[in-house]
Order: sequence, then structure tokens, then C-alpha cells
Amino acid sequence: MTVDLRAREQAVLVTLAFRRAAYRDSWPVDEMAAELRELVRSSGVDVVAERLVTRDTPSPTLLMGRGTAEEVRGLVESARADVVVVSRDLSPAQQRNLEEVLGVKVIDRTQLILDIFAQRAHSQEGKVQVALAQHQYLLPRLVGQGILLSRLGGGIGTRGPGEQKLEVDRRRIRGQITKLQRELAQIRRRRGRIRQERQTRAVPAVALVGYTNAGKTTLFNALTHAAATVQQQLFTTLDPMARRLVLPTRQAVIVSDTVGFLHQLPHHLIEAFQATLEEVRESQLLLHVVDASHEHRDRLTASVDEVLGVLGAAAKPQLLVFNQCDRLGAAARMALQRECPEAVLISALTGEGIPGLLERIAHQLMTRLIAVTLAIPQAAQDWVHRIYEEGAVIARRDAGGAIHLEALVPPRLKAHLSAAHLLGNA
Ligand SMILES: Nc1nc2c(ncn2[C@@H]2O[C@H](COP(=O)(O)OP(=O)(O)OP(=O)(O)O)[C@@H](O)[C@H]2O)c(=O)[nH]1
Ligand SMILES: [Mg+2]
Repeated sequence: MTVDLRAREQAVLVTLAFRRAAYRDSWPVDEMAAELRELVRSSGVDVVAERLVTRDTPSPTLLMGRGTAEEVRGLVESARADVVVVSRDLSPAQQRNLEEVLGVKVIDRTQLILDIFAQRAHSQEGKVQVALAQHQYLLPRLVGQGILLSRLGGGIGTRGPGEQKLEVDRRRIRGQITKLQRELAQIRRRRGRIRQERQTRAVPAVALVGYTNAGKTTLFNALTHAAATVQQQLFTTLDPMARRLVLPTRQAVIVSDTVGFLHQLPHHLIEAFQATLEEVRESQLLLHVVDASHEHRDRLTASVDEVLGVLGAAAKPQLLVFNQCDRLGAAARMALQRECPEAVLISALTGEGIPGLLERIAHQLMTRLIAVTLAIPQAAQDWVHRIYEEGAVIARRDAGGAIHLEALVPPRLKAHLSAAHLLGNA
């Protein structure tokens, strides 16, 4: 008798591509497959076999053809796999039918990503967001039979619970959804207040965005010396982290790290992570962090721009940051800089290029500032402090019991200074 000592689940992957325009993906099938492989590994599951499938249109019953499904069952049996992961989203019926044919549980891309997110969420907000997305995803999939329901803890060893049990499950899940939504609304109100406070201080916000694993958190740490978690796993960061940072110009900014973007981020997640992604919408500058050493760099960059579009942040001022340049040779770096002269090349790991990046951030933010001449009484020192923090001082002269400043300030601070009668006649 052999004892099965496998601790990790073993998965067979099926990546599908469709030729008909309505179902076609912008990525080639092998890149979709590579991404799925990374996602699966990242969730802590081993990949034991893979199958690429190209067909004209999805099959309504199984997504793939019956013949392919039979082949996949062969792979599952010979590899003794526990789960099949499919690259495209499955309807509840397709999922049910596939589980019947394959004899193991079947997971689609959305479910896989939800699972990864669930493992990585740390803050209360992140956990609530993931739980809500999971429940919303599950609700239409609650059916009277099949392997699926046993995963919810009901009906193991039976052919599924009876209708009464099913109705109870549905009601329980709907109740959970309402509760989670209420909790999330509360968290959002709190976050809104914090953001408002930040805005009245007029400290500009800079958000790090980018494909998962680009190195956003590593850069965030390099920029702020914060001790946020960095790991060689996808989606390490689910909760936005914000830190105050003082630029070489003495101007303060709030930098926030955000959740990693992904090609075709499932809509369940975009909805669930609205609050997190508001950080992006509310910031004055986006640092789009790209793994410069990635084989499919341009495609990942385009995917991030696509998600930014969905979030309504496509027109935000963006600074392209090519990270992980330590992995590139001198020639590749030069080619990259020639190709994108406006981009900043850095290595968050070695710290190379970080001072230059800070200067560029200051420069970008400066273009929104207005030049003012000020005469501030010594007794009103607080204003001087604010001007240094929220703007930039070009010249300073202390004379006649007042501080005379030539400065650049954000429009909001200019309005405050004007109301306090501190603006000189410039
Ligand atoms: N060689 C090299 N590796 C880097 C650099 N920046 C980040 N990494 C590595 O890339 C991996 C991912 O880095 P993270 O900072 O966690 O990436 P992220 O963009 O925050 O990822 P998510 O939070 O999952 O979206 C880690 O193993 C880092 O050590 C760099 O400049 N050079
Ligand atoms: Mg991160």
C-alpha cells in the first residue's frame, strides 16, 4: 500500500483561445498559458500537466469540446491531479458539467484570483473586500447537486443537499453579502474622512501602480524605508499602504502602494476593490512601475493602461518607471531609454536611479504649482512650514520682522494664503 504524502494540490491547466472575434483575447495563447501557470504556482498549487486549446467559439455546455474534456480527464487520471484550472471564466452550468466529466473540482480564472487575494489580504478592509467578492461569485453557483456544493461544507458524501438545505445556504450567503457590504461601506466612510483630511492639507498624492510583481512594494520601501511585506509571489499587496515622503525640494508627498494589476482583472474584483483603487483616482501623479526585464513588458504595460481606463484614471499624469534594470545589460538599458526617453530607469533592489526618480517626481508635481510672493509675519511661522511642505520655496529673506518668500504653491494653498492676506503684490 502506498501512502500519499503530497501536501500541495496538483493541478491540470487548460488554456483556451477562441478564433471568433467576439471571444478573442488580445494575448496569444502561450502568454495566457504562462500567466495562468504563474497564477497557479502563486496560489500554492503544483502544475502537473497542461493543455492548450484553440477553437472557434466557446461551447455553451463545457467551454471546451467534449473530446478535449475527455483528453483532460485522461491527464487528470494519469497525473492523479486534484483540480483542473481553466483560463477563461466558466458559467455556473459549464463549471458543473465539467466537474461531472472530469471527476475533480474545476476552478476558473476569477476563482483562482479570488483565492490568491484571499490568501494575501491582511487588513480588515482587504479581507472584507475579498470575502464580498467570493460570496458574490458563489451565489449563482449554488446548485442542488455536484461536487461544487461540497466545497461549501454541505452535502459531502451525498449527491448534494436537498432543496431545503440549498435554500438555507442561499439565504445564508445573501445575508453574508448584506453584512459584508455594510461593513465595507463603514470602512469606506472612514477612509473618505482620512482622505479629506489629507486634501485639506494639500499634500500631493502619488500612487504606485503596475502589473503584479513589477516591484511596486520594493520601490515603495526603497522610497519610504517602510517595512511593508515584499515577496516573490503575485499579489503580495492587497491593502493600500500610504506613507509620507519628503522630496529633495523639501516638498512633502503621500506615496501609496496599490494592489497589483492583471490582464483582464475580473470585474468582481474591480468592484470589490473600488475603495482601494480610489487611491489611484485621487492621486495627482501615477508612477507606473514596469518590470523592465519582463519578456512581455509591453503587453503588461498595455494591460495596466487598460485597467486604468476602466478605473477612469487613464488621463492622470503618469511617470513611466522601468524597474529591475539591474537585470538588464548596458546595451538593453540604452535601447530602452532611447525607446522611451521620458521614462525613468531604476532598480528598486539596488537603489540605482532612485535619487533621479525623486527629482522627477518633484519636477512633475511642480508643474501644477503657482508662483507667489509672500510676506509672512514672524508670529505666523506655521504658514512658512506649510509652504515648505506643500509647495517649494525659491527664495527667502528674513527682514523687518517678516519672512519674505518667493515660492511655488498648489492652487488650494494659494487660496488659503490669499484669504489670510499673506500674498504680496507680485
Ligand atoms: N532584481 C530585481 N528584483 C526586484 C526589483 N524590484 C523588485 N524585485 C523583486 O521582484 C519581486 C516582486 O516584487 P514586489 O515589490 O513584491 O512586487 P509588487 O509589484 O509589489 O507585486 P504585487 O504586490 O504582487 O503586485 C520580489 O521578489 C522583489 O525582490 C529590482 O529592482 N531588481
Ligand atoms: Mg506589492
